[in-house]
Amino acid sequence: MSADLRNRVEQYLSAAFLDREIPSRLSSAMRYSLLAGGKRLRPVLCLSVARACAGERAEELTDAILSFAAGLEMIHTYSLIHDDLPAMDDDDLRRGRPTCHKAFDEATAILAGDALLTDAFGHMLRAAVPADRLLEAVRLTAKASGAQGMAGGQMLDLEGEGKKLSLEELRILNAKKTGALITNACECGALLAGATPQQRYAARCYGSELGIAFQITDDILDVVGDEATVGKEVRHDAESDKATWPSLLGLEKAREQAHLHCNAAEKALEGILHGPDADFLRETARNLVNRTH
Ligand code: GRG
Repeated sequence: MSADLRNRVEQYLSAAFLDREIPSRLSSAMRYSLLAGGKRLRPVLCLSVARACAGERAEELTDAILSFAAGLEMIHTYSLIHDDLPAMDDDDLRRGRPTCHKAFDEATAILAGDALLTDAFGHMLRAAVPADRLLEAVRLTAKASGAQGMAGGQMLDLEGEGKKLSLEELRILNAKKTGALITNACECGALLAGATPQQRYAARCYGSELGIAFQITDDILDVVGDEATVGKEVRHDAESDKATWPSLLGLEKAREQAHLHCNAAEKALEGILHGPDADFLRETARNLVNRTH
């Protein structure tokens, strides 16, 4: 199912930002980064959770909230463009090709990120679900992306460079920078589907455990991965003197932690979400520790 969901997200994104009213350099930069072949993890998680909660209404609901899920990918892509800027992580490679500011220029990359973030909310608001659910999902997404969430996490990340962070500080930083949007994708899937409070809570726990495991594996890939497979520069964390899971715990213990959090993610769904979409969510947690990009 996930391949099909990923294709549907891909199709939606391919049709976005072609409007003639958008200055062509801006739409080129937005589409350059958006259509560079990301895993589409956040929208696929959102759709899968929604489908798992929706039962017989799964197909109908997928169509109804595709624009919302695609909006999450736009926010994610904005964060990658801005994260790669010289003033932030200063990266030359992303998703296997030159970063947005390298392919265009810094000012264009900043604007492409700004426009993706802003337009994301317009796309999310197109979802055809009851207004109270949609407004709550948009509010949660703004919080997960903003000062209390991803942008706040990025601030902690920048401040942490060259400092010795404790494991608890690293956990908080990661929960905001990486975890907030992943957790939000899962919770919003449940919310938009009109799930029970138990299902929504399970989706949130699954997302937050998966988010930590995702960051740990990202840190591990920075140490053991190769640039061609990972699609971005590696050994970057050590160069920028960043606290990471392998730097604090060593590779083996970091791997153990990733396993523990993946198991906890699977467990969060136990007895609450059923069917093929829930199976896919469990598989995603199980396979995460072996990811190569
Ligand atoms: C600039 C506000 C702002 C935030 C930046 C996303 C982010 C915060 C930084 C990216 C740095 C990084 C490597 C984070 C680790 C986890 C992560 C978000 C990896 C990239 O996400 P994937 O693997 O990428 O889902 P694809 O390309 O598959 O979409």
